[in-house]
Amino acid sequence: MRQTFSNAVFLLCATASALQIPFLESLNPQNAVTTKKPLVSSEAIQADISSKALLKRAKELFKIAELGIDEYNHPTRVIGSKGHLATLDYIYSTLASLGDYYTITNQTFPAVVGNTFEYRLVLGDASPNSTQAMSLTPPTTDKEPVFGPLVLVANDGCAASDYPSNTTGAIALIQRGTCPFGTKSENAGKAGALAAVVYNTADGSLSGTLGTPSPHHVATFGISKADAAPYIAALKNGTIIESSAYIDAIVESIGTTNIIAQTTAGDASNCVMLGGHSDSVAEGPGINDDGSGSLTLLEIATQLTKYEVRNCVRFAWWAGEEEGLLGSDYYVSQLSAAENKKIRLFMDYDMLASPNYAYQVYNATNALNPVGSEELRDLYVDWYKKEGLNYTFIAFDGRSDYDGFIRHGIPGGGIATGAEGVKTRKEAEMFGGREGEWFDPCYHQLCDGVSNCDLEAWEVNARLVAHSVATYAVSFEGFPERRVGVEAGRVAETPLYHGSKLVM
Ligand code: DTR
Ligand code: ZN
Ligand code: ZN
Repeated sequence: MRQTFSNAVFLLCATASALQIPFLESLNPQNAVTTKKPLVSSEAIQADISSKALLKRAKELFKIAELGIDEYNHPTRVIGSKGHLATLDYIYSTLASLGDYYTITNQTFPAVVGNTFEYRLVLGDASPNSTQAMSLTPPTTDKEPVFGPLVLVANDGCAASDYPSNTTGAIALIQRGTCPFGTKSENAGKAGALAAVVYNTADGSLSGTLGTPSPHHVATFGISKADAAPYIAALKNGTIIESSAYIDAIVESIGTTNIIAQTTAGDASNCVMLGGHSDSVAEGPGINDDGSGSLTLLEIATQLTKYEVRNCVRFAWWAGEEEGLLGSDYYVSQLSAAENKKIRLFMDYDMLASPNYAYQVYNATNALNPVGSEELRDLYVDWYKKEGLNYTFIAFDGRSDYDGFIRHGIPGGGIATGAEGVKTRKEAEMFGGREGEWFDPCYHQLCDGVSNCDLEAWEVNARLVAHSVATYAVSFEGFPERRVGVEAGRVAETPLYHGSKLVM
């Protein structure tokens, strides 16, 4: 505390002399007003944002991700990895260096992590090209290959009665649909299967997660509909297809941590909250996803310390987003009704610098979300318009950390620059870039490094994040009061997604 205080005095003296305010006057307690920080303004804090500072942080984060190489053979910041632990250290120590401007809280919660080292599926004499191991799959017995006939499961494999008696000692082939992959794997295990293969009903390969582990889960793969078709036909003809399955994987329970920083100043009963996720997927370093969001928050948290705020500002760095929004869900679930009500809104910042970007605003309406979501949406829209920039609306469908908030009555929204969506011709005209390609061709891949971030888009969006913080840090005038219960607004019963992984 003492150290921080004397640094602050030193800085203010330096400012006073630069402005040629007589030195003694600046020290006179009656003129203490000269030592007060200015109230934050959108213009001032936007001017504090530079792509140079963001890039510097991105390079630091990549170095941190390289600590994951030991265990994963490539850079990663997936929860449980050294890359993620070092990310948490980096965020915490940066915040701690800001003195007492923030109250910092570490919130540790249980999470399940999986790592698949190797897998192989041979059906008859061939290996389907589209084969993928499901996330959080257990290994095959003793991490060794298992052998048995392929057996076709009836219907969707969601009921025990769908599994024929010869599933015991076999590899179960199950159609996607009706219930989660985890339920199918569990049912297969209960029926005595050695492994399970879920085939897609839509086009393309099938990559999903088994979700919460069950002792009945068996090693589970996903394959495409096209790859499955000849096997289904042969099985229906009574052909015996001797097969083998092999997965070397671990699934374990760990503790991981959300970091929350709240301004000590400002009305603590009226908080503007914003968050990004501190973790990446196992496959890569996650510098755009979500280094871009989480570093933007860190930079703004740093710049904000120059200013006074009227409302409290609460920053969050969520862990386990990539495993299914674990950290944000946990955080919201732990809020008492009184604490919940203090959060006036939650702003989600996940992927702000996609290389083939579009300026995307979540289309969060008050008709389908807690009241206030639409006012936030319009704040982003108005800013892009004022800047003379194009924007598009994207679905507010549960793919990031806002989901838990809106499900608990807290207005939410955010911006993004796109993931595995394909850029249309119209979007290429609006934003430049490459039509027909993903917004982020490195989404969830090893190549999501520093050069995967578009610095122009990043700086633009970081200024918009700064604008959002400054606006609500000064006033909630015109922003709807928090409502609770049914008053808060409707939320879709079953989200299309909960995070980025398919569950069924
Ligand atoms: N859940 C994010 C990616 C993400 C967030 N919103 C969207 C919308 C469309 C596609 C992807 C996303 C992640 O961390 O992967
Ligand atoms: Zn992701
Ligand atoms: Zn993300």
